[in-house]
Amino acid sequence: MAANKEYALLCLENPLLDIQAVGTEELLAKYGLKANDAILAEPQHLPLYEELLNDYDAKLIAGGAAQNTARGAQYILPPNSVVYLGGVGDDKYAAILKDAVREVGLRVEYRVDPKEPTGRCGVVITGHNRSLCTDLAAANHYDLDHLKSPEIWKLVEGARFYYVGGYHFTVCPPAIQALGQEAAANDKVFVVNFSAPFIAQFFKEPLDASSPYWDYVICNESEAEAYAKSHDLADQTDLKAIARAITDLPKANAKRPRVAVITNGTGATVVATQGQADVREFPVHAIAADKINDTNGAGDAFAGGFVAGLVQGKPLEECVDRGHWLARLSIQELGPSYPFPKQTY
Ligand code: 26A
Repeated sequence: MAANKEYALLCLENPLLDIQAVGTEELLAKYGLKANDAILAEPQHLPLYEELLNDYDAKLIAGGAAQNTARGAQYILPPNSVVYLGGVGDDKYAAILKDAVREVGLRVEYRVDPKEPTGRCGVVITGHNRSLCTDLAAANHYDLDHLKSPEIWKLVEGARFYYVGGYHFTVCPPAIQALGQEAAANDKVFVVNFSAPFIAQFFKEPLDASSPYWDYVICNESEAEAYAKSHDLADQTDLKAIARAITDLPKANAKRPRVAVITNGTGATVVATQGQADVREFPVHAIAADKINDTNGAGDAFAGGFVAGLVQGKPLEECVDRGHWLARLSIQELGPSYPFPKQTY
């Protein structure tokens, strides 16, 4: 079933330009980066961007985790289904982002900061790992005023699904709370992605403040484990137990049982639904290793396919299957991208 209304899905987070290159162990070591991680850049990381561009033949690719998800959902859904909010600068990096979103027909409503540049993410690829190092810049200046401005709030009111990238907990928790409250008060669907282990570790307070609003939680295995650890859960490695603990947290809107979805690389995706004894597992679509370009954005693509399924009103297993399908397509492209000409699910 197609979405019955324009911009049924509204997404919020940090628009970034990815500066992506195949790197080396030495490069990771020089900047103190782990092979598979996501961090906020500190002053000592800032030369990484120039180094990637000058010495590693880096490519500029549209990124920002939830923007990748929003592009992915719009890739699947009928025209004018998805709108994305976040903060950018008034510069050529923002122009590259606008080209990429135009390609899939994603509507963006950016808060444009006249003084700050568009945020950048250095992406160092080593094998099937990716290390992300982000300088948020203008994305860090997103604010509640933008969300509550009449033309944007009209889009919020018109949407039936909200998707918040967890990286936004570092930026503007009040905007996340406003969307959560709007969802709970009107029986709309609120989806959150945990995004990176450091969110559960270092942004626990704003993350937990939003938990009563979570209808769907999407995360990967390392984010689930970071959540379990920071919340002292009894079982900190069993993904099924962690998914169950998340679904059992208190909930503002009792009309919708909470669903926790934990992806696990090439392992099966774990799905728990509040009130259902069984925690289910869904195997991923296998792919030959030599067909993988890189895994940057694989999790975002999964989320894009999954939420597209939600907007289409599909059963849970079909939402997961759309997620696996879109992730499989994305890892065959350079960075968090989708193939053109368009493939249909
Ligand atoms: C606040 N941080 C650290 C971030 C990000 C981020 N998106 C939003 N906020 N750090 C990395 N990313 C994006 O994650 C995608 C891969 O999942 C990168 O831009 C990359 O496209």
